[in-house]
Amino acid sequence: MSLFFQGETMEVMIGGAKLELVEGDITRQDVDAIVNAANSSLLGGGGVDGAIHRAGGPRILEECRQLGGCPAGEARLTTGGNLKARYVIHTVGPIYQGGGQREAQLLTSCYRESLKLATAKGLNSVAFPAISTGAYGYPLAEAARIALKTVMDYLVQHPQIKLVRFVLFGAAAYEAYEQALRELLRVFPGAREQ
Ligand code: AR6
Repeated sequence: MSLFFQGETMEVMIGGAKLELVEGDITRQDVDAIVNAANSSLLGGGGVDGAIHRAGGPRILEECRQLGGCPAGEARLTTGGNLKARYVIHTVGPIYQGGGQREAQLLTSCYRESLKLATAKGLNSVAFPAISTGAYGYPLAEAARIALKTVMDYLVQHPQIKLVRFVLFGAAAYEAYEQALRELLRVFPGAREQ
């Protein structure tokens, strides 16, 4: 029996880009940018937002204060403070209210707008958490499908991005993403598991 816990991972190639699922903590990722699931004040909170500000130090919050907030579905960039990641992309997911309040469109927009910022900044690698699936209550399976499909569509059209990693906090989130990715692989042209 091994004493080491090997977190779950899955890798898929989409053209020249790698899409990874890992179980872990996003604050520890060595990528160009990590994405924060923020609220519209951009002034911090609990969950992944709290973890990123704790690990990244006060400089991130100072930069956030200058931004004047962010509406749901949009994204803003700060530096990464003390994190390994050079940048934090702060995006605001929808609060899930049953599905009739444009939640799917807003969640799609979070992923797309975050990647657009990364592209505009010339970045090659981005890590995402499962936006809106904690305090904001988005059902995990549906959020996973939207996140993966939006990122896969984006990667096909933007070859500059070489790596997108979904960092899932806990086994339930990881398994929901893995199942959603396996379903998408059956219908997505050109994507293959590594
Ligand atoms: N690394 C990766 N994922 C994490 C981490 C971590 N260190 N910590 C939590 N998660 P949430 P939301 C997962 O609630 O639903 C904040 O207070 C978590 O298990 O962080 O978009 C903001 O300020 C879940 O799967 O974000 C907003 O007010 C996912 O991250 C509000 O919460 C998202 O959960 C945003 O709610």
